[in-house]
Amino acid sequence: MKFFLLFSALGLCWAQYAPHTQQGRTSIVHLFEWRWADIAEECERYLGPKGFGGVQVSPPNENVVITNPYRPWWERYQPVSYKLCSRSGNEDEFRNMVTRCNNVGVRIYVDAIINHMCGVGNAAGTSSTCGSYYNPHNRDFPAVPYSGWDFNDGKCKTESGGIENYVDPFQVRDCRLSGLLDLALEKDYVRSKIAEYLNHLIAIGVAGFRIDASKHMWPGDIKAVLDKLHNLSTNWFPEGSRPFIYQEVIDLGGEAIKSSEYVGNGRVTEFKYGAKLGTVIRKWNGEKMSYLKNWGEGWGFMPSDRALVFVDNHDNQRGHGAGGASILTFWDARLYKMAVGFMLAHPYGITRVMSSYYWQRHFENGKDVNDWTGPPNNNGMTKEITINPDTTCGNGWVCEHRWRQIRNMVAFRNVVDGQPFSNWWDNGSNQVAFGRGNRGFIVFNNDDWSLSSTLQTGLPAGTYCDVISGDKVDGNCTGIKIYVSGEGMAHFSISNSAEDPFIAIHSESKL
Ligand code: AAO
Repeated sequence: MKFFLLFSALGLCWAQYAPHTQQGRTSIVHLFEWRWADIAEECERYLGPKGFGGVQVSPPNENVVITNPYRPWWERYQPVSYKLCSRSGNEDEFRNMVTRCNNVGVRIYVDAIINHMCGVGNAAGTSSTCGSYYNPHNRDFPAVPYSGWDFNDGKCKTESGGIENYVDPFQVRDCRLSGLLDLALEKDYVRSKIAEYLNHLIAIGVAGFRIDASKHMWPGDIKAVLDKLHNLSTNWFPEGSRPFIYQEVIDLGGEAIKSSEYVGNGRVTEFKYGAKLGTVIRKWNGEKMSYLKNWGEGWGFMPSDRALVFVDNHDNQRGHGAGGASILTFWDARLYKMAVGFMLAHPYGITRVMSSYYWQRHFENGKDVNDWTGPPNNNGMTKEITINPDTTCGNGWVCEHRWRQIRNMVAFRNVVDGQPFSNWWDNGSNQVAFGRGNRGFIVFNNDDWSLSSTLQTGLPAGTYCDVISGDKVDGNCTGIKIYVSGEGMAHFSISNSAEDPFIAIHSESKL
């Protein structure tokens, strides 16, 4: 029995399902398109001190340089080689970032593009981020090297060579996604080349991987690659730690491929989460926040301990990928903050916060024709992140993770980690509240009228600072104060026209 307990405890902290964040840190932030030098600074000056668990970074390997349109963000999803050489920086800068982030307790997760190389339609040449030659027409990628033998051309049965129908699992796995040359992951040579790339990153000190386009690879092929991976670096991780794995599988139902096929390999992105939460908070299709009482598995999501969740991602915040119009983003800031607040307070899944940049949205026939726009740049060189006096970001970077409401809810999640979902209350409409054991409590008013209620918080008596309207600073609250009685009861009033119609308190916001 003792052995069994020991084994299951070790299993929990070692397996590919654990993000290997430092004790007391729970969330990942996706610093989309940031330079390595800026991420290193951000770990030290902000993410470490504020309790962020880790960073998902943009693909670090060499990719095609696309000039029409001019340097779109999506060029980074078209690999040319596995050299660490991209718009975000070179290998030295990458190493420096990983070391500095790990040293302040912030982990790095790499967006790994292993399903394919670049688009078949690119011209041969050296238009790549490190100048490596490639020839998509001949399937020649000498900097890896890959050749015609290493792609699925013979295996795909569609006329176009591309995925034509998502109801056929063979097409989805063996044909090209958007014309991207599909690697033959059944081959040990290809598996070994990919594993070599990922092991290089592990040796540098990364803690895990987002496996891009996992739906387009057979689960068994992904497993064969993962089985070749080394344990994490003992410079920062306990001996025997396996890399954290989260696979990008879009399963909104109605297709052949199910996310459940991938949970044996690691965690899986739960795309239903953001799509449904957006629908509820927008009050579309008759949805109400009171229906969130059984949020999680109760809504048909995968098991919590296998899920990676987010309100929006780099694709669906600009109409790529899936999720549709319900997805909330920084463009709808008021509703977005509520959605992110709900996600971070709720125990389901491992949470990922999005951090974006602005672009000039321009809709024609309902489609944003500028959805390709790359990060803020000067002639293609990504601009640095500047910090304004009020701690927000400049130079065109949104930095949602620095918004007080979001940053403080990341801290809330750390404070309530491991506590049960408790003390649910709702008004049958869009006013809801819930707690996390005796450590935290949150109240939302998404109705068109005011909320005024006395609720059981589960918290010890005392005065608490609301961390949405302000902070606890020098033993005082800069925002709203909440008084919890000896019985755990507190009165809340939230106007429907409040800047942020929600209130959150926790053990560490107590005066
Ligand atoms: C670019 C150009 C292309 C060009 C290509 C090659 O835009 O015109 O052909 O280069 O030259 C990103 C961009 C792409 C870009 C690519 C390479 O988004 O525009 O192509 O880089 O530069 C599918 C995949 C999913 C993928 C998503 C975008 O399953 O893996 O498409 N996401 C990842 C990355 C993403 C990246 C890639 C993969 C490629 O996050 O940034 O692409 O590395 C259905 C399917 C989904 C499918 C979507 C979109 O979704 O279920 O699996 O995602 O369609 O094709 C309802 C349904 C929902 C459905 C949705 C849309 O909501 O419920 O299931 O409708 O129909």
